[in-house]
Amino acid sequence: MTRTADLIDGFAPHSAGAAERYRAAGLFGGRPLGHLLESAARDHPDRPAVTDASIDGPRTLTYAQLHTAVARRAAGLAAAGLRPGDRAVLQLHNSAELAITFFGLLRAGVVPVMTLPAHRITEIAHLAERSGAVAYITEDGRRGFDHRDVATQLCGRVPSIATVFVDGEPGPFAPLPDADPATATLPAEGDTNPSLPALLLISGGTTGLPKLIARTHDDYVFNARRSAVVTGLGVDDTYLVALPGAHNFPLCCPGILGTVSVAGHLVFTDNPSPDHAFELIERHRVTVTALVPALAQVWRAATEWEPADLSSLRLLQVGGAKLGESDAVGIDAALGDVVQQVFGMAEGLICYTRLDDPRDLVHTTQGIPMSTFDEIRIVDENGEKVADGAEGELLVRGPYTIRGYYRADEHNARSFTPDGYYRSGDRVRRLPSGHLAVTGRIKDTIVRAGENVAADDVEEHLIAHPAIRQAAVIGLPDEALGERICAVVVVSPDHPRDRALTLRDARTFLTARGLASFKLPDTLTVVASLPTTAVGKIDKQAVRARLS
Ligand code: OOB
Repeated sequence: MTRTADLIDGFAPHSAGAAERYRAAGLFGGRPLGHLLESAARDHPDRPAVTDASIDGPRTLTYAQLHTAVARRAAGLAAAGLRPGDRAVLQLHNSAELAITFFGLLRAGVVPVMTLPAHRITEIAHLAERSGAVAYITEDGRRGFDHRDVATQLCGRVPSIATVFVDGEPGPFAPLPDADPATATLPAEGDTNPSLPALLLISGGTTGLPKLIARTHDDYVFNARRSAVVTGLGVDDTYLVALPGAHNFPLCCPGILGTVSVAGHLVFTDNPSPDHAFELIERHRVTVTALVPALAQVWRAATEWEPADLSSLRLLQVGGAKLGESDAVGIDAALGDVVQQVFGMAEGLICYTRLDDPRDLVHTTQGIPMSTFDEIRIVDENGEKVADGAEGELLVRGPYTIRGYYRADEHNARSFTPDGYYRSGDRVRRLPSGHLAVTGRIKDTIVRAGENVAADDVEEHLIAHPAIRQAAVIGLPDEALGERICAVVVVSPDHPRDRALTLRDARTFLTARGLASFKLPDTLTVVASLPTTAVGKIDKQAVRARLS
């Protein structure tokens, strides 16, 4: 089998008709994803492209320098035997090397599998095996965990892995490869079929092993460019890559690729804590960044004690999990109306609140789909459309939403409708303005004494309590009630230590907010921190495991 035939084995493309419609409408431009960098380097060679503020830094590369480094990396990968259509598992912290290697893989026609630094052997082995990867690109132990140990185990478990490249001290493996581009045969631009996968993203779910999501050149270029338009991104913007850059949000919404599409400046940090990040914002006059809600809350709290000039920041994108209204209001108050809510998924659909939306819509909704070609259906448990404004499961189909997971027939039968809509599992409501409000996950419902209680609903009310910083609400089996409602919370650092937060406090507070009595928690557990997923969302599966 040729490498391309192998790559498309298990890939679910758009129907020919749909693809043609997106091309005819000018959404699909027919260019390889790596072309975004080619044009930025051609039109703006001397503009700053990448500043590395990780432990490797500091250094800044212009677009011309980045372009050269990428060509050398691509030649190195080719010299090491990687060929167009091959897959390579990429796992690097936010750094210039992540950008160089990512674009180097694209330049060599190799499809990166975008894993996160927090992934470990279980996920890496699964993703390597499913994707049929021939290489694993990772790093040494400088950041506290030695990924070379994962590499050793991976080589023993997944026979397709022929090469391991290590950023830093390679040990028994190879260093990140570089070679003279004149010595390599790299694919020409016209050799790339833009409707084939350019990269493989990882699904964000917290149940089971992650699934692979093949995003094509055409769809991902559209994702980057359209996101740049919606966020008003231009050549003068500086984007701080604070979340792990392999995740769809900081990678392409507009993130790394959207910023490159307008030849803006990227600042990479492997430490998103406010003391470090605030200094970077001040020093580099950062204008845009993206955070998950938990981190955004930490940043907001830190504005009270970290002295820093954050006035350059015009847009703080918050997404990945539900941002409570009171938190949105608080962040806006602390940083000056900078919040943009982003509701998206690696599978495709991205919704943004718009820059000119009234602030109350920004605070209470998760935005509007970024393209008018996004087809949204909100359905009840029987798959029937709900009435306008009613809650239901969000189904979506569109130019940049996948038609099926990569090599996962068993999931596809469940996760996609026969007419190609992705079942997001998210419970949403559509406002007359078209904005979507995410009200929870369809499966994240607790059935207590016969009443359905949405966990997110209770969580949102809990975090409005001044003493509560984070909350996770789960249902545990209960003989009398069927399920009882268990609240697990992290208290604010400024809450007096000698005054413990009690279940009674929480219930009194929720009752005063008008919450129905059957939704009140039956137990309250105060913890120092909540477990998180690889990108920093609260991991409710893990909370449940800890509690039960
Ligand atoms: C982003 O992508 P994933 O693939 O890690 O996770 C997607 C899921 C969504 O289905 C939804 O359940 C949840 O994460 N989610 C949100 C949300 N944004 C994502 N739930 C409530 N409010 C939000 N604003 O998380 C992602 C990808 C691109 C951009 C932004 C987020």
